[in-house]
Amino acid sequence: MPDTAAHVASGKVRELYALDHESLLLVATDRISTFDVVLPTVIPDKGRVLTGLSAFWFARTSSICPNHLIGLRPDGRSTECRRLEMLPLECVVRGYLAGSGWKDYCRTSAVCGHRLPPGLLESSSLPQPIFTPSTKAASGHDENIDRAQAAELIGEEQLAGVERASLDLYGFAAAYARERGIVIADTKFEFGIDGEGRIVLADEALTPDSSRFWPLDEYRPGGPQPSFDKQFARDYCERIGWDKQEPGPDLPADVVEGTRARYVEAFGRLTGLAFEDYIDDPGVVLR
Ligand code: Q0Z
Repeated sequence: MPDTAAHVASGKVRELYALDHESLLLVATDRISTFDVVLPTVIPDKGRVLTGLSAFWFARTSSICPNHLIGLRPDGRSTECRRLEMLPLECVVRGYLAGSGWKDYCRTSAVCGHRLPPGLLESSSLPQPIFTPSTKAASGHDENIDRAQAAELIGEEQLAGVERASLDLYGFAAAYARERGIVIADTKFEFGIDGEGRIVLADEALTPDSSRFWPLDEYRPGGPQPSFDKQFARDYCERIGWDKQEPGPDLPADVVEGTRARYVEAFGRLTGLAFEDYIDDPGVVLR
């Protein structure tokens, strides 16, 4: 924990601190959530993996869209970032039909106003990636909205900007990850506006917590796909018959170790770096 910074906000698995008027510290903890519940057991290094991955993508996508990254702390889990005026919109891009997208398609043949061809299966790839914005509903759950509703929230011009940036970022990252054996089925970006009125990518980006990562070698459309990172934990929770209400179960050591190994595996595949080298010097992901 930083010693001088004021606490600003808590997420399920992250903490946000103020450094000064212009900057914030985003700290990724080792907490894990599954079925929307934070489990009592931590996954060692999970926060470092997610921080390193996010910074890796920021460094590689800054020509597509500027981002909030200032630098990484030596702990590898803390990101110093520019303080922005955040847009009240979750910018989701879907390349595959999963989760609420699959549910909406089954009911309406459309997702957030995008009409889709008939005959798609659960987890099918889409003819092209679609931008499906959502908002934080009062329930705490995200609520899919169409383009008109999104425009009411942030205006047509800003909407066109974040849509273009989201599709371009996803297109780059999904192609990159697929070559390394990871399907990024969908992802959620958060953008803010800087002092000059520019759209800036913020928060975490293209991590397994903000995206669905699937192992490419097990990809079989026609049903749900295993999660690259959380499948061991989910399987354990199902096996013991947990009712998915608070509190979640403790995870046994082998499930913790298997889950940690999957996070480290994703880090290695995507960055091409040994995770130990990141621990030694987080700056390696930025070069
Ligand atoms: C991100 C969140 C977390 C709780 C605010 N660069 C930025 N400028 C202004 N605000 C934010 C950012 Cl990243 C910002 N969140 C999400 C993160 C804990 C909530 F770690 N909220």
